[in-house]
Amino acid sequence: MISRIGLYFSSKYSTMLSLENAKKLAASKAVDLHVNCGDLIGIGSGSTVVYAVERLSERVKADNLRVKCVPTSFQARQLIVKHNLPLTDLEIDRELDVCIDGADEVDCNLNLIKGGGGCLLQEKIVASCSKKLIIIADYSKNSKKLGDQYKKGIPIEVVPMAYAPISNKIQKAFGGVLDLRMAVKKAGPVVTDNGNFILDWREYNQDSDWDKVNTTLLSIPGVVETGLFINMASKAYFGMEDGSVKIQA
Ligand code: ABF
Repeated sequence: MISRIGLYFSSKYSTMLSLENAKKLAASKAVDLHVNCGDLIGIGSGSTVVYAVERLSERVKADNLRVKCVPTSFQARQLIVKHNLPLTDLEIDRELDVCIDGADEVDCNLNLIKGGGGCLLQEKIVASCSKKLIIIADYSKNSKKLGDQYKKGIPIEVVPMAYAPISNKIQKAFGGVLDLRMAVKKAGPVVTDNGNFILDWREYNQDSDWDKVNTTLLSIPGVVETGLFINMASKAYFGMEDGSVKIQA
């Protein structure tokens, strides 16, 4: 069972840290503590993961670390290639040692909202094939209850032709508001790496039993995956404003 304690490591920083530096701090700490020579690593998506891959690449060069990486998105694949890290996939390597990924929000039980950047299906698959899922984030992602911090809604990946009835069904079952995610300048719906659409579910009941909600959502035909990652993360590392790293486990 996952315990719910937060530990703090202090660091050399004394001034208030920017969000970018907080991301970098969390990412470096997680890579240093969780990646070992020979590991098969799931590489998450988003801006915080960029710092994790940079740190990984530094360690590969400096310590002669040998690792192989499985991407969770097109963006992650490009990042791995850019840094000349060895690529693999789930067909070749079916069980990974660790998956390092970002999140849009992490609650006090280590439940997550993910998919704000459009990646969630492959992230959940790769995380499910990893012995541990390590989350890296800046301090703004840490909350008591899901929905306290991330206001854009819970992302739900759906088959395009079914997005309208799915919206109705979710609204009927749980209330709230569902928006079809649109590309910039409303040029059309956002299309995921898997050719699907995303519904962002806002104004839901924050006191929900998220495990049940997730199971119900997944039972609706046409729902491919949800951005609710319940009981999946082993630990979260938050870069804090004061330059410390908070570890939630
Ligand atoms: C992806 O990146 C998504 O699941 C999540 O929405 C997002 C977090 O991004 P960032 O690190 O840029 O805040 O992993």
